Amino acid sequence: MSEQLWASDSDFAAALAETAKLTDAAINKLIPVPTGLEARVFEAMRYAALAPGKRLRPFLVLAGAQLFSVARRSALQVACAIELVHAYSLVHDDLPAMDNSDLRRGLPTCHKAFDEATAVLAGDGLLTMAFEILAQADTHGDPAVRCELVSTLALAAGAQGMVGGQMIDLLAEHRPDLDIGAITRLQRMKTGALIAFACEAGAILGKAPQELRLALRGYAHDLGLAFQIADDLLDVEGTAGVTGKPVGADAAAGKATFVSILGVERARAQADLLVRQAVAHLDPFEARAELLRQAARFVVDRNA
Ligand code: GRG
Repeated sequence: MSEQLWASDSDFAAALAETAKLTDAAINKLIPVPTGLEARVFEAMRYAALAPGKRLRPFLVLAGAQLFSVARRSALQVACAIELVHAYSLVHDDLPAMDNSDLRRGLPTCHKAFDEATAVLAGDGLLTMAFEILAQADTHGDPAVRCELVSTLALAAGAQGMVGGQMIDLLAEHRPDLDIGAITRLQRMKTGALIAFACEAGAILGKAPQELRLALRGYAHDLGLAFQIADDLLDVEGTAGVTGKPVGADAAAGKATFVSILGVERARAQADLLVRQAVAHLDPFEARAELLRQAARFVVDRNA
């Protein structure tokens, strides 16, 4: 970034904590509560977006942007946009029509804290606001870059990406026969596409050469799958007190997951292999990508 946010030998945990502070302060400003009756939907949006999550996707945006000396303000705009899309997906995923979950990030889910209709609207408001933020002049001086951010995030979040993956995931509850190829495709769409956008956004903002963009795409691909395997392992081995969400849901629903197909040991070995592959994609960035290397390790070692 024009002012470097982190030195290349920085500690990942500290950088993630700083990302959370920066992102939350920016989201706090981006979602003000108006005085009219519509205030309720803004309150629900703030409740969902500012609940204590890890802010991993914003971190990936900021760390990726730093590789291309992108201005901090631009990177932070994109970091907020992706976190709002992520927050929307969690609000809608928790609804009774989908996962029917009462607990998220250690708090009552949005529809429990408010009501179902408000939670649907809060998700809609968060998703729409993400694109409003990307279109703002603050995001990048070049309108072509802003357009590319909008269309790339739309593809990642829409029916060819996260929404399509969620559709397959809902159907997968009744398809315990799905094989590893089908589960991999589902997860690449459901969680991988948004993580890939987070990893590539810095390259878009920095108008990076294609080969460096492809290196980040390779990193993102392996990171996204490793992230999902870790999530499946947490569903089997974690506790709600630590993860902040109910566990055991996949097995209870009879869902095919990486862990149900591979078993715990092979799933963990696969996640470790994916992390090594992800890290290898970062070679062209040499020491400058050290934080992204640490992030890959964190993704499989996390307990929440
Ligand atoms: C409703 C369109 C729509 C999509 C929902 C992402 C998603 C699709 C559902 C979330 C369900 C889930 C638990 C997926 C596993 C991977 C995942 C996205 C975990 C949550 O992300 P973290 O761990 O959460 O980054 P925090 O709370 O730390 O931000």
